[in-house]
Amino acid sequence: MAELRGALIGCGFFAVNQMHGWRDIAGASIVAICDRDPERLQIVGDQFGIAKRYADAAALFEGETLDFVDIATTAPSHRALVEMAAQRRVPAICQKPFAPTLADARAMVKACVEDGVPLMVHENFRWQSPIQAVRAVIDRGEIGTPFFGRISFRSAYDVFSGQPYLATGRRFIIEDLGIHILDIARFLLGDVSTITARTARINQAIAGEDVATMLMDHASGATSVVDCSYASRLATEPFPETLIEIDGSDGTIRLAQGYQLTVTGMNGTVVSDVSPPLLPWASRPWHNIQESVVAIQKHWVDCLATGNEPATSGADNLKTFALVEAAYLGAASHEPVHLDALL
Ligand code: NAD
Ligand code: 89V
Repeated sequence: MAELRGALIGCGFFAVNQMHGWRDIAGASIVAICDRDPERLQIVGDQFGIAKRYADAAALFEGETLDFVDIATTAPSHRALVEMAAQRRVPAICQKPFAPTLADARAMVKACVEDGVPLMVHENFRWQSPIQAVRAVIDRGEIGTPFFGRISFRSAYDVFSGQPYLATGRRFIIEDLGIHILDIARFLLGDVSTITARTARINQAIAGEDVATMLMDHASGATSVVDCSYASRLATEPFPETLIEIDGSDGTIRLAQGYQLTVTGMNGTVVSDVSPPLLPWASRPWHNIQESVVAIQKHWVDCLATGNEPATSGADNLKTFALVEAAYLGAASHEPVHLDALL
C-alpha cells in the first residue's frame, strides 16, 4: 500500500511528540505542516525536515493532496478545522479536548458522518502500555467481573511551564487531565450512567479547578472513583502516572507508582513491571505519554487501512466528553448528573 500523506496543523508544545511518532511509523508520513505562528512553523519544519509549510489551514487544504490531517491545535480551533477537513473529505485526527463545548463536539461528529470522513480524537492515555496491561488482565478474566475501580492521578508537577494556557482557563483539571482519566475509566469498566463530582482550587495563582473527585455508576453495575489533583505534593513525584485499583469477583488489580502491576487471582498473586519503553527520542517522565502517541497513531494508520472505526472515534469520544461536561455540572450543583440527559 502507498504511504499515507498526512499534514499536521498546530506545531506547538505537544505536536513535537506527534511528529516524532509519525517519523517512527511505517505506512504514513507528514508531508506538510501548518501553524499561524511563523516561529513554531520554522522550529518544527526545520527539526523534522518538512519543506511544505503553511500559515493558514485553508491554504494547506488547497495546496496539498492529503490522506489525513492531524490537528494538534488547542480546543477553540478544533471545530473549524475538523469541519474544513470534512468538507474536503480528508480523514482527521483531532487532539483532546475534542472541543470547547459538547454542542461543538456533536456538530463535528455529525459533519464527519455526513461526509463519510473518519474522525479520531487523539485520546492517547488509554494507549499507554501500563493501562493496556490492566485492560488485558480484565479481558483474560483473571479477576472475574469487575465491581469497583479507582483511577487516580495526583501530582504537583508544574504543567504550566510547558502549557501556560492551562493556568488561564476557567476550567482546568477536569477538562485537560481528568478527560484522560475519565476515558481510562470508560476503557476499563465501560460506559457510565451517572456521575457525582466535587472540585476545588488549591493553587490560587490559576483560574480553574486543580482538584476533582468523581464517583461514577457504570452501566455494567460497577462503581468507580476518578480522582485528579495537581495540588498533591508527594515524596516521589508520580507525574504522569495514572494509578489504578480494580476489584473483581475473583480477584484484584493494583497498578502502583513505579509501574508495578500486582494481580491477585484465583491462583495467587503475580507482581510484574509494566514500565513503558523509553523511545530513543523520548524523555522522562514524559516517556509514558510519548509512547502512547506512537501507539494511537499506529492504530489510526491501521484503521485507515482496514476501514475499522478507531477506538477513540469522534462518536466514542462524545461519551468521554459528556463526562467532562457532566462533572462540571455536578460540581456546580452538588447533584448527581445522569449521562442520558447529555448524550
Ligand atoms: P500550544 O499552544 O503549544 O500549540 C498549539 C499550536 O497551534 C500553536 O503553535 C498555535 O499557533 C497553533 N494554532 C492554533 N490555532 C491554529 C489555527 N487555527 N491554525 C494554525 N495553527 C494554529 O498547545 P499544546 O500544549 O501543544 O496543546 C495542543 C493540544 O494538545 C491541546 O488541545 C492540548 O490539550 C493537547 N495536549 C494533549 C496531550 C496528550 O497527551 N494528548 C498533551 C498535551 C497537550
Ligand atoms: O495530556 C495532557 O493533556 C497534558 C497533561 C498531561 C500535562 O495534562 O496537558
